[in-house]
Amino acid sequence: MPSFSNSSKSQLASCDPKLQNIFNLLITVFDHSIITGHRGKEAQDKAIAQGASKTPWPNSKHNQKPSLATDVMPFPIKWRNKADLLKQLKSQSPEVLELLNDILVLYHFAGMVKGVGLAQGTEIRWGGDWDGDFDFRDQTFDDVPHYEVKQK
Ligand SMILES: [Ca+2]
Repeated sequence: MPSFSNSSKSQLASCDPKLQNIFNLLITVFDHSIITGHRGKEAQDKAIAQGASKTPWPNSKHNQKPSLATDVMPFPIKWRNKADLLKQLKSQSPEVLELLNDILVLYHFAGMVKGVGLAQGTEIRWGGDWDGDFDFRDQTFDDVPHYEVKQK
Protein backbone atom coordinates (compact mmCIF):
# COMPACT_ATOMS: atom_id res chain seq x y z
CA MET A 1 0.00 0.00 0.00
CA PRO A 2 1.38 3.45 -0.85
CA SER A 3 2.24 5.86 1.94
CA PHE A 4 3.18 9.51 2.23
CA SER A 5 6.76 10.78 2.43
CA ASN A 6 7.65 12.96 5.41
CA SER A 7 7.46 15.99 3.12
CA SER A 8 3.94 15.07 1.98
CA LYS A 9 2.87 14.45 5.59
CA SER A 10 4.22 17.84 6.61
CA GLN A 11 2.49 19.67 3.74
CA LEU A 12 -0.80 17.86 4.33
CA ALA A 13 -0.66 18.65 8.06
CA SER A 14 -0.84 22.36 7.13
CA CYS A 15 -4.17 21.79 5.32
CA ASP A 16 -7.78 21.91 6.38
CA PRO A 17 -8.85 18.62 8.02
CA LYS A 18 -11.35 18.07 5.17
CA LEU A 19 -8.45 17.96 2.69
CA GLN A 20 -6.44 15.77 5.06
CA ASN A 21 -9.31 13.27 5.20
CA ILE A 22 -9.59 13.11 1.40
CA PHE A 23 -5.91 12.52 0.72
CA ASN A 24 -5.39 10.21 3.71
CA LEU A 25 -8.09 7.99 2.18
CA LEU A 26 -6.76 8.32 -1.38
CA ILE A 27 -3.18 7.36 -0.38
CA THR A 28 -4.50 3.92 0.60
CA VAL A 29 -5.17 3.15 -3.07
CA PHE A 30 -3.22 5.60 -5.24
CA ASP A 31 0.34 6.81 -4.68
CA HIS A 32 0.64 10.57 -4.85
CA SER A 33 2.63 13.47 -3.45
CA ILE A 34 1.36 16.47 -1.51
CA ILE A 35 3.48 19.14 -3.17
CA THR A 36 2.21 22.17 -1.27
CA GLY A 37 -0.24 22.96 1.49
CA HIS A 38 0.03 26.28 3.31
CA ARG A 39 2.10 29.03 1.68
CA GLY A 40 3.43 31.95 3.70
CA LYS A 41 4.01 35.35 2.08
CA GLU A 42 7.50 34.51 0.82
CA ALA A 43 6.36 31.23 -0.73
CA GLN A 44 3.30 32.91 -2.29
CA ASP A 45 5.45 35.66 -3.80
CA LYS A 46 7.79 32.98 -5.19
CA ALA A 47 4.87 30.99 -6.62
CA ILE A 48 3.66 34.08 -8.45
CA ALA A 49 7.15 34.87 -9.76
CA GLN A 50 7.38 31.30 -11.10
CA GLY A 51 3.94 31.44 -12.71
CA ALA A 52 2.56 28.75 -10.38
CA SER A 53 -0.06 31.12 -8.93
CA LYS A 54 -1.89 34.20 -10.10
CA THR A 55 -3.31 35.20 -6.71
CA PRO A 56 -1.28 37.65 -4.61
CA TRP A 57 -0.71 37.18 -0.87
CA PRO A 58 -2.85 36.83 1.23
CA ASN A 59 -5.75 36.01 -1.09
CA SER A 60 -4.81 32.50 -2.23
CA LYS A 61 -6.59 29.61 -0.56
CA HIS A 62 -3.03 28.37 0.14
CA ASN A 63 -2.46 31.42 2.37
CA GLN A 64 -5.11 30.55 4.92
CA LYS A 65 -4.34 28.64 8.11
CA PRO A 66 -5.15 25.85 7.87
CA SER A 67 -4.71 25.90 4.11
CA LEU A 68 -7.90 25.53 2.10
CA ALA A 69 -5.87 24.44 -0.95
CA THR A 70 -3.26 21.84 -1.71
CA ASP A 71 -1.23 21.00 -4.81
CA VAL A 72 -1.11 17.26 -5.37
CA MET A 73 0.39 15.10 -8.11
CA PRO A 74 0.01 11.37 -8.72
CA PHE A 75 3.14 9.21 -9.13
CA PRO A 76 5.02 9.04 -11.34
CA ILE A 77 5.07 12.83 -11.34
CA LYS A 78 4.99 14.22 -14.88
CA TRP A 79 4.43 17.94 -15.08
CA ARG A 80 2.17 17.90 -18.13
CA ASN A 81 -1.14 19.37 -19.09
CA LYS A 82 -3.43 19.49 -22.09
CA ALA A 83 -1.46 22.37 -23.63
CA ASP A 84 1.50 19.96 -23.97
CA LEU A 85 -0.71 17.50 -25.85
CA LEU A 86 -2.05 20.19 -28.16
CA LYS A 87 1.51 21.29 -28.89
CA GLN A 88 2.35 17.72 -29.91
CA LEU A 89 -0.78 17.45 -32.04
CA LYS A 90 0.15 20.73 -33.73
CA SER A 91 -3.53 21.44 -33.89
CA GLN A 92 -5.87 23.54 -31.86
CA SER A 93 -8.79 23.25 -34.22
CA PRO A 94 -12.20 23.46 -32.53
CA GLU A 95 -12.82 19.80 -33.46
CA VAL A 96 -9.62 18.63 -31.75
CA LEU A 97 -10.32 20.77 -28.68
CA GLU A 98 -13.86 19.40 -28.45
CA LEU A 99 -12.66 15.80 -28.87
CA LEU A 100 -10.00 16.29 -26.21
CA ASN A 101 -12.51 17.86 -23.82
CA ASP A 102 -15.01 15.05 -24.40
CA ILE A 103 -12.34 12.45 -23.59
CA LEU A 104 -11.14 14.36 -20.50
CA VAL A 105 -14.72 14.49 -19.21
CA LEU A 106 -15.06 10.71 -19.49
CA TYR A 107 -11.81 10.03 -17.60
CA HIS A 108 -12.50 12.71 -15.01
CA PHE A 109 -15.96 11.26 -14.43
CA ALA A 110 -14.53 7.75 -14.09
CA GLY A 111 -12.13 9.01 -11.42
CA MET A 112 -15.04 10.55 -9.56
CA VAL A 113 -17.04 7.31 -9.74
CA LYS A 114 -14.06 5.38 -8.39
CA GLY A 115 -13.52 8.01 -5.68
CA VAL A 116 -17.14 7.92 -4.52
CA GLY A 117 -16.85 4.13 -4.52
CA LEU A 118 -13.73 4.34 -2.38
CA ALA A 119 -15.47 6.67 0.09
CA GLN A 120 -18.25 4.09 0.39
CA GLY A 121 -15.88 1.12 0.69
CA THR A 122 -16.76 -0.25 -2.76
CA GLU A 123 -13.93 -0.85 -5.20
CA ILE A 124 -15.04 -0.11 -8.75
CA ARG A 125 -13.62 -1.72 -11.90
CA TRP A 126 -13.93 0.57 -14.92
CA GLY A 127 -14.08 -0.42 -18.59
CA GLY A 128 -11.69 2.38 -19.53
CA ASP A 129 -8.95 0.72 -17.45
CA TRP A 130 -9.94 -2.90 -16.83
CA ASP A 131 -6.81 -3.81 -14.86
CA GLY A 132 -6.96 -0.62 -12.79
CA ASP A 133 -3.29 0.27 -13.25
CA PHE A 134 -4.02 3.80 -14.55
CA ASP A 135 -2.29 2.94 -17.82
CA PHE A 136 -4.90 3.42 -20.52
CA ARG A 137 -2.69 2.09 -23.32
CA ASP A 138 -2.95 -1.57 -22.31
CA GLN A 139 -6.63 -1.91 -23.24
CA THR A 140 -7.77 -4.31 -25.96
CA PHE A 141 -11.37 -3.11 -25.57
CA ASP A 142 -12.45 0.30 -24.26
CA ASP A 143 -15.85 0.29 -22.59
CA VAL A 144 -15.83 3.69 -20.88
CA PRO A 145 -19.51 3.72 -19.80
CA HIS A 146 -19.00 0.37 -17.96
CA TYR A 147 -18.58 0.29 -14.17
CA GLU A 148 -18.73 -2.84 -12.06
CA VAL A 149 -18.21 -3.86 -8.45
CA LYS A 150 -14.72 -5.32 -8.28
CA GLN A 151 -14.78 -8.89 -7.02
CA LYS A 152 -12.11 -9.55 -4.40
CA1 LIG B 1 -4.72 -0.37 -17.70
